[in-house]
Amino acid sequence: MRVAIVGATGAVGHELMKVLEQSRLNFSELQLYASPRSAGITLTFKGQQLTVQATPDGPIPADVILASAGGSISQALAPKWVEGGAVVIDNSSAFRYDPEVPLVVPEVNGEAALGHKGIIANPNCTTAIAVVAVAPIHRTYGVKRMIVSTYQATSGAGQKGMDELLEQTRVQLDGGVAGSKEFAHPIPFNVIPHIDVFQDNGYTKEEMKVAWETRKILGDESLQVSCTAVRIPTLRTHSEAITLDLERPATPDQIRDLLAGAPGVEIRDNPQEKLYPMPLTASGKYDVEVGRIRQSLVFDGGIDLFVAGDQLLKGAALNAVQIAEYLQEHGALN
Ligand code: A2P
Ligand code: 11C
Repeated sequence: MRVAIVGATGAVGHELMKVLEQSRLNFSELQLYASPRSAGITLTFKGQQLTVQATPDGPIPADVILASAGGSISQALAPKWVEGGAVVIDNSSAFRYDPEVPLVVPEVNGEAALGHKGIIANPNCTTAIAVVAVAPIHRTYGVKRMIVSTYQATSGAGQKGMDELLEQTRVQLDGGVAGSKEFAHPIPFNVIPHIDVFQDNGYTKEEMKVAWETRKILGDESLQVSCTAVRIPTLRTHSEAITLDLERPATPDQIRDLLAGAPGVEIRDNPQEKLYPMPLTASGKYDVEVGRIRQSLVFDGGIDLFVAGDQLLKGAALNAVQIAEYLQEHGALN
């Protein structure tokens, strides 16, 4: 089984290599691709130096392609990779809303991956992190309405986003005026309620992705979702405050018990001990931290909670590798 990463030199590509090093995925070969700028550089995988190749404008000789080089590359090349016989697990938003393309978080709807026609979409990071906690609640108590406010790390804008946070923070600490290329405004010491482009309805595309993708992954088009997506000056974990209006009332203890047994969740919920989800503790972790579980003061029997999940891991690289593992374990890969 041959695996290829397209976008290997990027922030998600880097994490894909680390996750693959520890993965139970059984494969014999790893190929690395990026832009022509990176052709010839070497990256270390399991102690071996692998050479990055320029992404060809045609098929790639691999069985599974983990694509993380942006939407336009995936849009243009994924169909050619599929024609060449590969299964494509795509981290971009290019195919997520195509009814023919499954949108998969393995803990939630892994079986959807088995119906793929060549491309499987990896969700938006904010959505992936939220549904790990919300799906078990939806299955047991029925979520009618979901209100999300996000605190998103600069890693969502790739390596350049994280570099900009560090560089511009130094500029500002040195008495200069921080600038911005990757974000709508300077990010140091700021919060920016603007991720991706504004839509006609006043929401950003990032906010609408949370609504569209949560419904598709949970398989429930009646679910009402509203999101406010905000960029904050952290490096790599997205945090989210989530309010749930439920069909059947739940207590915080019931939700805690339910989520304690849910795959991909780590309960971190002891306010007296100052224990709650935070980027400081969630970064580098596979599980999504869930805490601050409490009764909603607005919706009868509803629940408020707070989650923090590593954007580069469950929000991207880890979820993609877990999809490949799921396919292999279900006999759906060569
Ligand atoms: P490169 O490093 O050669 O530019 P990030 O999301 O962290 O910015 O990473 C983006 C990834 O996508 C990088 O690996 C980058 O490679 C890759 N990439 C960017 N443009 C192209 C392209 N035209 N063809 C293939 N890969 C690309
Ligand atoms: C961010 N969530 O934090 C975005 C990045 O749909 O895959 C991922 C965008 C996407 O900026």
